[in-house]
Amino acid sequence: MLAIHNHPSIDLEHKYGAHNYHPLPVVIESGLGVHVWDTDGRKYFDFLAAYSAVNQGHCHPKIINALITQAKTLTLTSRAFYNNVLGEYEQYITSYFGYDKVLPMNTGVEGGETAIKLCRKWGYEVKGIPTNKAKILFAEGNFWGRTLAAVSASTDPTCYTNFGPLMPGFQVIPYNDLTSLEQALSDPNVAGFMVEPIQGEAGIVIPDEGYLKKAYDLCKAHNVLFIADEVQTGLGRTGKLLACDYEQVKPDILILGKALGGGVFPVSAVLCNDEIMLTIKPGQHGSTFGGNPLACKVAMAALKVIEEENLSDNSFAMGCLFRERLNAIESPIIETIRGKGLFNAMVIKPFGYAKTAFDVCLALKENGLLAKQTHDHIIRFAPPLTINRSEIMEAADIIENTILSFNTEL
Ligand code: IF1
Repeated sequence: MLAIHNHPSIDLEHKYGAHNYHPLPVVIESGLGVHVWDTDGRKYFDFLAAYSAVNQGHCHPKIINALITQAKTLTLTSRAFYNNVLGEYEQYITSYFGYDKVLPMNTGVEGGETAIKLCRKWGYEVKGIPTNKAKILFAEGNFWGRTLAAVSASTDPTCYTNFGPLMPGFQVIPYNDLTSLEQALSDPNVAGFMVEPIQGEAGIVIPDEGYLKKAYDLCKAHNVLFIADEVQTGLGRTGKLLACDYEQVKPDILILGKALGGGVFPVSAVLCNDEIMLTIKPGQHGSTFGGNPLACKVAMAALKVIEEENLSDNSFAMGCLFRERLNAIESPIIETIRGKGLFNAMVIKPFGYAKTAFDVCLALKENGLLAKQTHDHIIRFAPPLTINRSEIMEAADIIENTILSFNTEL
């Protein structure tokens, strides 16, 4: 494919990099708070926040300082030896979320893999499921990463086509459907149900009020682990510290990632209590970088910022304001606005000459706001949770003016 580019960075990526993404044509050079700047010095609102990995804002000084200080002292020991930081971090994060223990990993998908291994181990060694018969339930539309296990649970052909053979023992049920869940739970070999409290990649899909709590209760009634993938919804994104907090659900296994690293370092974590965590014995799971001192210091700083700056409450308040503004836009392009906290989506109708959400994102970019579509017709709006009132109003103005600039005459 002849790629016509107008920027050396884009040309280099096209020539020397895998073509596993189709980015918006913008080349970012710096970032601070809710803004990023391109190589021409143009300023944008970042309304993707690296898919919720930059909840604390770009280059947060306290997180950067934690990174620099530790980077000058000790970065990596591996788990072959102890160090003076991991234990402090483990105590901090388990107390922060209220679990006995944490298993530290790096990426969100490693968190998902770890949760599934813990669940299967618990299934065999505690619940008594016959060896290799354990089943894990997932919801249609789930997305938890790109490993072969993750794509084995996927219902999106883009994610799994020609990556087979896929992982056995995974069963997919409809999201937000308690009847299907109860039916699936009747199988005594089910060990766990792994679910996003709000589905991100599917397009910010919010289940009915009460779904999470009833799903959790059904799992408990069938001695099945409720595993919450809060990699994207966690850490203040939806207006609570965890999306599960809206229904006072305490997952048996909690998976965190993305903003746990404050947008500066890959950090993920799996939290659960001893009955589950201690099924994994020395040498049965691990990772070269998992729990490294640099990640631990960054993660503690990232969590402290969320608490000290009340980012969950700010996410809730700014999210209400943002949806109020978007719902007031009068345009035939907009099908619906949905979201919780600063985890929002605009669903657009195909309009004019086959314009798509990508076209709207291109126009938003020209007007100073970066956002990314998921699927063809959904635009995700998810800025850093540090955004203030005047910034959210200015961003809403940009979105409103952009939407109203489209000629919707068919
Ligand atoms: C890509 C999507 C978002 C996640 C949830 C686990 C992971 C993710 C709920 C894995 C990762 C990222 C992956 C990135 C784009 C982005 C994404 F569009 F792909 F689906 F956010 F919605 N659980 N999501 O959303 O975490 O291993 O990436 O650290 O792969 O393109 P990871």
